Amino acid sequence: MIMKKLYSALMTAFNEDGSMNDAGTRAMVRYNIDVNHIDGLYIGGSTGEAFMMNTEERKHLFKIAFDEAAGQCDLIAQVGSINLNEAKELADYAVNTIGYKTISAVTPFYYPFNFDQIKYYYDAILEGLDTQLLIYSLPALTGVSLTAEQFGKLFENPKIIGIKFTNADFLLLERVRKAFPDKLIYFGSDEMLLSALVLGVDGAIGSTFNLNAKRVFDEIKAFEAGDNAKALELQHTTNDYIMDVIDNDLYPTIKLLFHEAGVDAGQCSKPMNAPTPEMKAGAAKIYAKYFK
Ligand code: NGF
Repeated sequence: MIMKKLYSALMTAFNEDGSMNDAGTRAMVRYNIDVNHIDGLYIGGSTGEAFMMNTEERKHLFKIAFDEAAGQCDLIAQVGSINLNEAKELADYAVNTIGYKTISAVTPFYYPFNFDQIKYYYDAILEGLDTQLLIYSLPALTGVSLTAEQFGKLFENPKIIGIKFTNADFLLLERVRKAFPDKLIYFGSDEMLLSALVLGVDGAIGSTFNLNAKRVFDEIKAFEAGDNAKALELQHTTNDYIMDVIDNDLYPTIKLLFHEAGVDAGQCSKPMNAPTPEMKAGAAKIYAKYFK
């Protein structure tokens, strides 16, 4: 039994007309539980295309994922939004209506909020809620970089239990790890997981685990057994896989790979690309190369 936890960032299946494809989303939840034996799912994050969904769609996603998972793995609902009222409404819905035990929220983005405003946002989301929250830190897409001291100020709210750390700043990761040994850190750059394991993260949350979880569990096992050569070899193969997926268009290709695995995962919402014959052929090749 390995100590680190692996969470897939759940994808949301859409139909060609942009409506939600519940059967597809449920099938991806099932695949993660039944085939990947995943520790948990991160729902409504970047990979879930949540920032292109309206409030009702985001609530619906929380509902069907919770229903399908039926207590068989951990679940984290990502409620963050540029609209604080929406974030609060989603948090209240996830916790009080559905029953999620853990939520997460991306740092508020687009406008250059100062740190006091960011702290206000997190405290406001959590006010009155009996829950725990992971900060979702993703500077490359949000433009928001928090320092170790600022993470510490956010942790003054005892409901904030850790960070989903999607960032290649390994000095910051090391500083945060050392300063807050009791907080959870889930790493979010799948390509750099091995380096993050060395720095003591508690696990990982990522898009590419949806298909590649077995290889990553093996890598973590090798790392925990002290077999760094094997762990590195597995990370090399994982990164060959990730580079191929990114070259073929990340999110649409993960859905096509699900299709190759016998799961009808629908497609992405616009303006993300609909699958072309070339992308489908590319995904078939990737599947044959890494998963057969
Ligand atoms: O997709 C992104 C954008 N990052 C994910 C992950 O950190 C996001 C990562 O798995 C996530 O989990 C979520 O919010 O849904 C990458 O897709 C992967 O490392 C390939 O680059 O940064």
